Amino acid sequence: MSRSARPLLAIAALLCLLGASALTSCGSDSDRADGSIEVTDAVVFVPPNPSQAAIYFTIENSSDTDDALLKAASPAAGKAELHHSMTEGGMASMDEQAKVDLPAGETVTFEAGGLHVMLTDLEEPLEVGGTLDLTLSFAQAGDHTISVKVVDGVAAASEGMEDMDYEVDGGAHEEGHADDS
Ligand SMILES: [Cu+2]
Repeated sequence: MSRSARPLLAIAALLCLLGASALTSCGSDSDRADGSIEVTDAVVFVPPNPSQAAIYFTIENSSDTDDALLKAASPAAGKAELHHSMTEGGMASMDEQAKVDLPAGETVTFEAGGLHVMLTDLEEPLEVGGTLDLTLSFAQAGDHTISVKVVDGVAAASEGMEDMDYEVDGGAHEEGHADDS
């Protein structure tokens, strides 16, 4: 154990404490146990395909040790995978990543068109305004469970979805028995 608190970390911790009463984004619980990894701005967009969704966030490794994100898991989904999207010649594809490197002192952003956590086999449809828990496992920092906000991103991009209220009646009228004899 060398110096326990480097000045920058101490300042960050102080700012976090000062802001903690007004803001809830400081990860003031066990997230700070080792003071090295912070995950912020976690969102999941309500997906067009209700059984899978992509989660985006920002990971800051403020330690002086390289770390790596090894896996993700959520009680909201059967599976959570680390993916990287890419577009080549107009073709979009996704590769599963065995891990995502988090170099010391760097910030890695998971965003649309790039890295994301892909949830599949969602237990139930996501609702805008809700949250889901996501546990991220790091090689050095261990497990961090974060709260992911469910936001509406797709509906804004694709208009003309209003006529999807087919669960009102389903068109399955059963009252027309054809036995009026
Ligand atoms: Cu994906």
